Amino acid sequence: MKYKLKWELPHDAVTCLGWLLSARGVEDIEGYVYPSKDYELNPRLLDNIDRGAALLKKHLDNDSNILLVQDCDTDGIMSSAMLWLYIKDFYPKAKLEYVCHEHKQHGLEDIIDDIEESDYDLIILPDASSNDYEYHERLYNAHKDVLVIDHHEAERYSYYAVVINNQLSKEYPNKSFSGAGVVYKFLMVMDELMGKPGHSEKYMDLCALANVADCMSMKHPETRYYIMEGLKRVQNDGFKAFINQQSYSLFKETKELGYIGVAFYIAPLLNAVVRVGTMEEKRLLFESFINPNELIQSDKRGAKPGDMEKVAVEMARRASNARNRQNKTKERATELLDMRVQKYDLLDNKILIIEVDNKDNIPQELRGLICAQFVNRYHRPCAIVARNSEGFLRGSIRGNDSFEEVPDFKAFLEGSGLMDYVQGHANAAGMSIHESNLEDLLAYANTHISDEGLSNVYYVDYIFDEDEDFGPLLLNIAAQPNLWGNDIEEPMVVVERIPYYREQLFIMGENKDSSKFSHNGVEYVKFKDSDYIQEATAYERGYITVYGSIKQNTWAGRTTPQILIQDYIIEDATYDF
Ligand SMILES: [Mn+2]
Repeated sequence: MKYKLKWELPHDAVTCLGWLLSARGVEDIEGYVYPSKDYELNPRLLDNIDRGAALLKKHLDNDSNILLVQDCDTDGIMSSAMLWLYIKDFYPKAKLEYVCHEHKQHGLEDIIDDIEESDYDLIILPDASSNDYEYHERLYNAHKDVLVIDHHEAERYSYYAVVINNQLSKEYPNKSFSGAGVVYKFLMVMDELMGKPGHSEKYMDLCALANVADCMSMKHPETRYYIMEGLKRVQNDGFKAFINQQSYSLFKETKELGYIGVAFYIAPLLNAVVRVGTMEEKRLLFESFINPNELIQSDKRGAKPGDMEKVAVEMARRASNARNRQNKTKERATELLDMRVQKYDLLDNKILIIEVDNKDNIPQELRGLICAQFVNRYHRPCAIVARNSEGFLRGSIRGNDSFEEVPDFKAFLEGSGLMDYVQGHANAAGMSIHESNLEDLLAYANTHISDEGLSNVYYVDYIFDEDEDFGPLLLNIAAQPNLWGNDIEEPMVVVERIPYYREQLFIMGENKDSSKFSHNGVEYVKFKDSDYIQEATAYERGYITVYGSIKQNTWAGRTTPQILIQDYIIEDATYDF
């Protein structure tokens, strides 16, 4: 186990949270810790927002035919649901329809021909389409208005659509804001046109869900405010049905619905439907949020024809099944590819490149997830690629920023000069390479990464001496579990060479595979790891260096700081004490 300090922070219990947050790039600490309405930005900082709102209002007043194109991920579903519900609040008879994509596609590409010939007067594209320049022009020529409400980066504004986009809006400082977030701002302006200030707040719950599911950073206090506040006031019955479906996992340790709960237990269900759901299930997923209480035939085991269930309840259950289905497909695919890794000795290389073809029947949507599994299993960067007719190998890459010599797999590949392209994030991206360059790339990796270079280095916030009094600091961190989320990582610590006796180790749990010991008022806990217990009890006395996260335990009115051990080194000290 190797570890390094990420930064030098003072070991001070009073100021530690401020230091930890500012080290993570939070500029407005006050606004982060105490999210409030004061951090809501003026929606008019978004370009074109008045034009967009006026355009929608005009079409609603004219009783136009309006089409909502629902983007195929959770953010897209929430963005469309918010607009749909809002419009129906004021215009229950609006001629509003929606369309979902067949596959994981975005924008207009797959549906442009149908829409061009349709009789819709207004096409609304939430969470997509900012850069569909030529399709916008085609629709303009077909006398249709196009309204884009989006958060994806684009080169410029379209000439043939009204585009509201926080990335393109120079005056709008919140760039880590999902499509549903921009829709929320749009609805705030609609409130004024409808003469109903504050009406849009009804939809803050869906805005929160979307921002969590879309992995938006909470660095900007506006995003954080909508997430924290929106999850406090869930009103949508579809959202409630998903919370109910997952209530056991959600409320095992806490009474409140928070960021982590949504990220771990709700978003994955929605994402599973998006990835492996049938077309019908995708449609019903959207219905769950816009018509949650509509009754449909239940397909629960043992249900008879005529047994009806509310669509949201039915769909929350099916989403949980979709998640299981997705996990099974993932397991089968991992097994299949693992055989390929062994057969072709792919582990002889420092980076793992696995080729798949159509016969393997591995859904495109799961390849990134499977790739991430291989990174963990074989402890090296991985790519899963398919060969196209022009001889390019294209697919997903995944890495791990704790690999000492390859903390950024994307940059590593780009540095080889052999790639056709690599697009995305440092350790989660898409790539393309011509087959004629593959051997050279492997050779490049094998020479540029040493045998040691793939060993894990844990980058931590604090390294403590065992005899330092860091308990109060741990307690202050543990008291604020809701400060951490995507991009604002949970603090991690190392405590060096804690002396212990074998007898100190307290074994717990049904299977006697969890354990804890105390030292200087801090509890060191390890769950479900019998290897650890075996190693830790191998010597009568030992030193243990632990790497872990911070929790607290309240028992009989006393709160004790805990370190949840994630990795460790044990040394024999039998003859040392
Ligand atoms: Mn999005």
